[in-house]
Amino acid sequence: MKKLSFLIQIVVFCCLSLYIQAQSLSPQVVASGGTVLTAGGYSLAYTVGETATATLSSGSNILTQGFHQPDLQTLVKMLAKVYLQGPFNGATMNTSLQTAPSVFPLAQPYGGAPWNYNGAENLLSVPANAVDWLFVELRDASFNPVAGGKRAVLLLSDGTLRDVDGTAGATFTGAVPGNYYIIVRHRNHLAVMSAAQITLPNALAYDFTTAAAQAFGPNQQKALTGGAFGLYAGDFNADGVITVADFNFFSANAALINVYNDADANLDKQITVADFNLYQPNASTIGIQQVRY
Ligand SMILES: [Ca+2]
Ligand SMILES: [Ca+2]
Repeated sequence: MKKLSFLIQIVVFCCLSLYIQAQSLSPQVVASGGTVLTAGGYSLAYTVGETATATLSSGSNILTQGFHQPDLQTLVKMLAKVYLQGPFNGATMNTSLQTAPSVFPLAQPYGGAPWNYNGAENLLSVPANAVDWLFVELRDASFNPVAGGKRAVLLLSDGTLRDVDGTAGATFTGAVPGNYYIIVRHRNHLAVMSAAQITLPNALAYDFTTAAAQAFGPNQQKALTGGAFGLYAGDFNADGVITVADFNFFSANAALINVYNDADANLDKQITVADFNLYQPNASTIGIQQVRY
């Protein structure tokens, strides 16, 4: 009798399970907005997604918190230190672009030629120690560009980089951890590339300032006062070589005041003989092939 009771229980359970598995639920969605549109015998229902509430990052992943989760994205952090010859003052770099009246742009300035970088990096306000914008790139072992490997960042007066997301260094969204050459560009200095591949993300900043040889190729950085090294000033058209074309650019913009202008080699907002004097000794300096446009 006990066996029969047990058997009946199993049968009931199985039937119940089948019933549960067989039932169908009407598709439903809980959303804060949306509607159903009908036209010509067709109807279209849509919902409006919930507002994302926060973006979190950890390691090489970022996650946008909300009711709908987008694809997980990878990111790579890159820390570096670099000086620009023009604004270098013997210990740090001047931040004159933002002294009143500030000409420091809130949006990254590398959208035009020769960079043609369409990144949306921008600021709500300029950090007090920001010198200017830089444009940094990652290159693979064959020096080729990589997915997600471009970013406009801030250069701080101590030579370190700061991303517009508020963190130190550059944040390459869409790039994956690995070994990369780092290219650092500034709109009127000769661009450089790291002497070796750097394993990213890096906890210790790659320091271009300690030796000319920290940049790939011979004679790619200028010896500065105090024993440091920095990017050569005077590549006014940013094509990777300092030539008469740069002088012509300077000449066409000479005497402008309170401007954010690529002829301003020392980044003091004025186009004066001081900028020519930075250019002149650097004329005929040629950047490595990998940084030239
Ligand atoms: Ca040039
Ligand atoms: Ca100037």
